[in-house]
Amino acid sequence: MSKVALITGVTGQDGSYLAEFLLQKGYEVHGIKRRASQFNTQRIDHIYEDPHIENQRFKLHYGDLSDTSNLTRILQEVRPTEVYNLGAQSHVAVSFESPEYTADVDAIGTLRLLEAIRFSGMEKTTRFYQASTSELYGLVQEIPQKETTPFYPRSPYAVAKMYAYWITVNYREAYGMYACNGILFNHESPRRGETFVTRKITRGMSNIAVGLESCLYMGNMDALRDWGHAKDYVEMQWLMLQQDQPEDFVIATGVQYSVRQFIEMTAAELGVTLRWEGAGVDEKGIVAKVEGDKAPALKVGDVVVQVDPRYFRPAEVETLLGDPSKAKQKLGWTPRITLAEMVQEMVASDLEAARKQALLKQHGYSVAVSRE
Ligand code: NDP
Ligand code: GDR
Repeated sequence: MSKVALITGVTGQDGSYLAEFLLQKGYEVHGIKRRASQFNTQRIDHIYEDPHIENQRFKLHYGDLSDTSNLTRILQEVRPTEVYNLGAQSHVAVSFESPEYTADVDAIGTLRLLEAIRFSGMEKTTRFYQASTSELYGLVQEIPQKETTPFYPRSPYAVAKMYAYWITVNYREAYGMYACNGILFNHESPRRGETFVTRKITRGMSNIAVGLESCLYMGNMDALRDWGHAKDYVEMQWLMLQQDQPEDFVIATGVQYSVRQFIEMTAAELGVTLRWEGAGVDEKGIVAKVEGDKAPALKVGDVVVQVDPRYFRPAEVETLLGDPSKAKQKLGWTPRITLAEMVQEMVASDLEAARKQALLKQHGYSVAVSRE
């Protein structure tokens, strides 16, 4: 039987890598995209297929996780063998601003999708992947965190994802569905949304290096994260649906770095050495100055990083470190891309974009450098 996948969140970072991966595996891939006032398919434009061609293998459908009838209709039309629920309001800080919307999409959206599968009589034939998260561990109860570590969510996002985690387990137990949670730790790439910390850093520092911006304003730089590469992680999402029995898995690298270290790695990649100054409980006084550099737009002593308390969160997740032993043993998980290689790839991509923008500016065109 031919394999047919349906991906919610196909326009996002993971959705784009997963769609590429499944197309390479010979799948027919369907993705749900949201209606937006401007094109929002930049991450998947390179795999777009004209609907007028024959044997189209990559198809997009308008839809939204807040819309039950829409999800049911798409499921009945596509009849997927595998569903990957990657769609979400995925920004932790934004979830404090929009808690109700986040709950509707991330928690109830997952229920809507599971119900649509069941309502369509596909619960025994369709396998389901839920994008669960290390944010479930929040205020960590054990170091490192594994599948059995108790949850303690610290944001409306994490609380919504906790509902989604348990409703996935519940549908597996209640209806015998092949449904799994991938408890994925942070994973990044050049396609990462611009307001997540790694991309904010590689993009911001690249802009600074070519003179488009002067300073990067940061929140809690002592936060510790276990960062992997999205390209490696989507393969694990697929592998979780290829097992004999559905199970939940932690996917992580098992190595932890601070946000400050990520800034230093990025600066080093750009040929800039930083000197940190200042201290204080709230970190407001901390700045990074250029000590030595090869970037033409900078000079020694320039302040390029500064703390702005607006980026502190009402409740923070200070430290996350995953134990991927179960995935190693049962899925053969070994991450291929190291953090250093990822930083290199992200900086190369953002520096190229910054140079293009700088060239436009030099020729009198206005360029917008939005920062958040
Ligand atoms: P992104 O934010 O890059 O992508 C999220 C996707 O969800 C986008 O395609 C977005 O559409 C879509 N979306 C948002 N709201 C809705 C909605 N109401 N209905 C349908 N689709 C919607 O996230 P990632 O690719 O990084 O992450 C994928 C999933 O994995 C998310 O569920 C995230 O919470 C989870 N996760 C991510 C981790 C990470 O480190 N990246 C780690 C652990 C879990 P649009 O493009 O239009 O905004
Ligand atoms: P996170 O990712 O909250 O872990 O959620 P993010 O990159 O936003 O933050 C990581 C850590 O960096 C600190 N930080 C800042 N974060 C942002 N965004 N902007 C800043 O200026 C800044 N300064 C410091 C944060 O406080 C935090 O401690 C991501 C998302 O992809 C979720 O969807 C996913 O579930 C988890 O990873 C695993």
